[in-house]
Amino acid sequence: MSNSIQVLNHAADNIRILAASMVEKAKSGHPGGAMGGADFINVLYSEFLQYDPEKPEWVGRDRFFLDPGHMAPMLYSQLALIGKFTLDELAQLRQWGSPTTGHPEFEVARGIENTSGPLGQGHVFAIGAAIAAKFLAAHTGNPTFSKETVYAYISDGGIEEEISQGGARIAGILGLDNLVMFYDSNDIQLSTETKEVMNEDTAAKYRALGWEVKTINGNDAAQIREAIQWAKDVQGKPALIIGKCIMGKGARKDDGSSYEANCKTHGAPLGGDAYRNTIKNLGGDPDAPFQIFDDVKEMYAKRAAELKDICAARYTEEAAWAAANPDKAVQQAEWFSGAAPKVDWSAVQQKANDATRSASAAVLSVLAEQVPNMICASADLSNSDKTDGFLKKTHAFTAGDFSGAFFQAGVAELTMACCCIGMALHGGVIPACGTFFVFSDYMKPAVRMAALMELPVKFIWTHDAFRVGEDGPTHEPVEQEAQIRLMEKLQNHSGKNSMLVLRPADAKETTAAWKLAMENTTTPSALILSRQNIADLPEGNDYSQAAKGAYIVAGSDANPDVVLVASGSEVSTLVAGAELLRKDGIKCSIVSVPSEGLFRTQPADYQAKVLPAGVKKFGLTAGLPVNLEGLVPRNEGKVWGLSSFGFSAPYKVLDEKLGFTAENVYNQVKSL
Ligand SMILES: Cc1ncc(C[n+]2csc(CCOP(=O)(O)OP(=O)(O)O)c2C)c(N)n1
Ligand SMILES: [Mg+2]
Repeated sequence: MSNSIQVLNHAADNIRILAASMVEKAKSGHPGGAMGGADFINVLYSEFLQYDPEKPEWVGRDRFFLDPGHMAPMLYSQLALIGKFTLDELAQLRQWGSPTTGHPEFEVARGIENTSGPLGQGHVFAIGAAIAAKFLAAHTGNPTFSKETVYAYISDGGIEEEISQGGARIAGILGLDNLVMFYDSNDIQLSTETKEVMNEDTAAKYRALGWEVKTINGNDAAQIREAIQWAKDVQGKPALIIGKCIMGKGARKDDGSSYEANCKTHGAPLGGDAYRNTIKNLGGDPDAPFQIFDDVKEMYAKRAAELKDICAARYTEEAAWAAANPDKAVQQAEWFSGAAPKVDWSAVQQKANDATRSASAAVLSVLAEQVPNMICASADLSNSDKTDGFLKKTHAFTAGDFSGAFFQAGVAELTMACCCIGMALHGGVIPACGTFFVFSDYMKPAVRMAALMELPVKFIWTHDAFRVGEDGPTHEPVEQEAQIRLMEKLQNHSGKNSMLVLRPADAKETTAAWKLAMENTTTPSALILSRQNIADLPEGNDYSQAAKGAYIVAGSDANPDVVLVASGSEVSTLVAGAELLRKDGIKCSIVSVPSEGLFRTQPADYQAKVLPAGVKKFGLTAGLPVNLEGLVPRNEGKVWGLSSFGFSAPYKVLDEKLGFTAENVYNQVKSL
């Protein structure tokens, strides 16, 4: 296992040469950090990381999560040494259609466990993955998950990002001793030296949060090897290795002097003679830099052979577990297939005229019983966002005990979201997380990453409108629905809406919405739910039609004079308004639109049936009018929404003051 230090250094220089050359050829990218981190990643991959070269999706593999995505050239070069990228692909960094994208993009087959770029998120994905591994160890009994180590690589930027506080707190309190984090502490960042913006004692900070910490020379292979082994051996706590690395290690300027520890190498090619001098200094050929040295090839061939033996032993162990636990083995395979879980939806009992957050609790209570690989989280609001429907059927994770299925994230919405994303990246589990809708603002950067990576995380957002009332405008979402629905308009790289956003109109439509969310295995889903009670839609409503994104509610009139359109609790206000309009002989069709994005994927004739052209329309939304303007053309009617922040008052007063009443629906429609 132990390679000679000389060959390890040669391999790290090989990575430096490749990384600098990729950036030089692309005329764009980040060489400095990649060159400094090369020694760590090389020791990790050549001596520690356990994976199956033949079977990248092996569920028991160690996982490496990169936080600073700008160090992509380091990762790609390392992955080229283990055959996941060709040298030609390295030479195509940042070009159209090339797999060597500007920042790494999630692709297990290539050895990339996460998309990275927004600093801070990547290492918290690792923390989520470590939680998933602990959960799977406890819930399957498969010994392979207890042997799995999750490695995170973080840099100065990630340490400075606020999310690192949340991640460190969670990893500390949950005692994630399957997590090893390497901090590439090179004292340099994009535009300044790190000391100009940070003078914390990072080691003391992480120790205070419950980690074991060791500081080493991050460019010394022997120290790295010893530190990784130390970190793997730590029991009951996560481990942090602070590696003092040299930015641009080995870099030379055009005059041959040192170009190390220089901000300029962070995000630009070394350039011209500086580049040539650097490659020569590292023992490469500036005219043919895309090469793997023979001794490096040999070292990685030897590692591949070792991995064969390591995997064979692990597979034997897994097979023995599977033979002794055949049902569990079948179940584990299902969990990792990513298929939607089988749920008996008839088990969900909804109360009449309930708040949709409570209706969601009724669903979660059934899911907790029927979906044994679901993990539900809340950011300290479980009794308000009603994820306690799930919690009541299980218990929360604690250090050393992952037999429950609830993740108490504390007040840290972005951390919670990133942990859930990490769980989804790990695979085998179905994560969901809840908080107030107004605080989705704190989660948006993670939601975007979930959407980009096409991960089926479920976001539960309650207290969906100004009807939060007494808490005042800080707690009343107005523009949030418009913001999050933009993700329904944004396509992912598979050509689908990047997210499914559902705002159900009553308790039973909430069950239907949850069904859609659970069956959506290819993108994130969101449920936007009310705090207040909502009158049920008319008797006989066919809730299965929610699957079309918009549908005509039961009791609607044929050949209507006006089509009334809304989502969520506003639908019931339209139903009440329609009663008044009918007294004047006005025929009304009422359309519930839990998801405009989903509706826009329906056949044109269905869309035209629900929203017939030329018929007057009226939309009602507790959010910005733009929520419905795509459904209510200006020349056919109008949308009544909210165009300002909300106000502090009991919600029924707000309904009156802001015009969310049956009477105002009547008046507005009469004035069309
Ligand atoms: C959330 C976020 N903010 C800003 C950036 C832009 N950015 C990319 S790298 C970087 C500085 C990184 O410094 P460090 O993490 O120390 O990396 P090094 O310079 O050592 O390679 C910044 C600000 C980003 N990628 N993500
Ligand atoms: Mg740095």
